[in-house]
Amino acid sequence: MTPPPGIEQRRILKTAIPGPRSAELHARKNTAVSAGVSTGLPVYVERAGGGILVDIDGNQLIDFGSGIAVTTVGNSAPRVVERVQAQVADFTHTCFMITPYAEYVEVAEALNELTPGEHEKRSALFNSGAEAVENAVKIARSYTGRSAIVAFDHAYHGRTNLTMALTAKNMPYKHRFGPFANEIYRVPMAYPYRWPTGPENCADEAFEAFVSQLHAQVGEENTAAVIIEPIQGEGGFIVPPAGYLARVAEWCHDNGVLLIADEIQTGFCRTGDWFACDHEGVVPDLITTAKGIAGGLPLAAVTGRAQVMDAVHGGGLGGTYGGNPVACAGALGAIETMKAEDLPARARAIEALFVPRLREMAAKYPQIGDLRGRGAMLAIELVSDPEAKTPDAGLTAAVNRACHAAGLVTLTAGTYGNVLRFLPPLSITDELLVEGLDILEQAFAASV
Ligand code: PLZ
Repeated sequence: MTPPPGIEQRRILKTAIPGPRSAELHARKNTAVSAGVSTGLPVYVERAGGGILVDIDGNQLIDFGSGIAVTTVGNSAPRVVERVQAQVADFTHTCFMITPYAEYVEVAEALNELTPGEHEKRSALFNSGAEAVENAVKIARSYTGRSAIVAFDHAYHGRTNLTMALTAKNMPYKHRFGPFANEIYRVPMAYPYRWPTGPENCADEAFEAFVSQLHAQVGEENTAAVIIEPIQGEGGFIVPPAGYLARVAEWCHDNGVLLIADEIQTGFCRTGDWFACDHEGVVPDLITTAKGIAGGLPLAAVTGRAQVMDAVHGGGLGGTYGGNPVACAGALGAIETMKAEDLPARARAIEALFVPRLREMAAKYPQIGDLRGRGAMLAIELVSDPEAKTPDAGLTAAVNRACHAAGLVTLTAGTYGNVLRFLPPLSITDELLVEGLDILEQAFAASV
């Protein structure tokens, strides 16, 4: 796709990373901002667009992170900028629950059309992914009259109290923040690389464990919903075996349990389809979206079957800012961009460019235990011993640091902190992708 005007699509290093002005600002940050809010790469950004972040020292970094899968259409995508600027000038807020506006309705209509399934749908808009997940749980409980929610090992659903309970990983998300919301139950995730009896048994045995544990420990008739990320994000880009999601969906359907697909990280063209469920032909009852939805503006949604979404009493869902008009304008601009530029195809092209290079690296470095993901959501899992699959968080951090020093923004993930993940904006040029992969390769050579 065409990068926005104004930012040269080129990596430029003028200073060490971080540079002196970033270092100065970071010292101020440490005296002004809670220590609980940390930064992965303390380079302070001034402008961004296409595949480039420009920092306050004049360095231009290649972006393989998209602000954690948010700037899918790029930072400052022209259609987003135009619509947001016009909306800010018209009005910034009325509160949709008081005096509504068309943009909210238009975003809901777009979500109902684009999300998986041809059935009649409704949407409700919120501010963050965690808030969308909270509301999906409220809706599922209200519709079913049941309370238990089943989540998976390695899941990430947010940092609010209920979503912390749904999130699997203790550090840094849950540590010392309990007690957590109750009626949350956890079952094993179909994680092929780490399935105890081997990846070939993963689909059947994981499904069997899901069914039997849910039956024995929760009870089908007590279960309002099963919530799953079709490809787990923070947990390490874990892709369940083909067909696994469809079996879970079928089981949910047969047992009157709602299936909530958390597509907050996978949604909006990221994985090479509009939604990751599309790839598997799975139609969830409820779907949560955020991140990529609005080109960087804070917006989130729950979309689902009309009879489920409409079961909630009037006034039961809402919030002061939910579906803010400026954020909705951003979403309409982002969705327009995704359609006009066929961004699912762009994500598949990025996969085609990335995967052979990562495969070559995996053949050279036995520390790359697994290579996985889909579209522009790809990752490598690093281990110190390929036989024992011992997670190597140290090497992961070292490679990540070396990429940062060379002006490539990479992110880590994974329950064991040993996954390097790649989430480039779909507006990045092929040249920057290739250069980023060269840097990654050099970072590996320097770190192993
Ligand atoms: N569900 C699948 O990926 C957010 C979190 C980063 P919010 N993931 C990035 C961090 O350390 O806080 C996420 C997600 C999935 C829910 C969420 C939560 O979305 O917008 O961060 O609340």
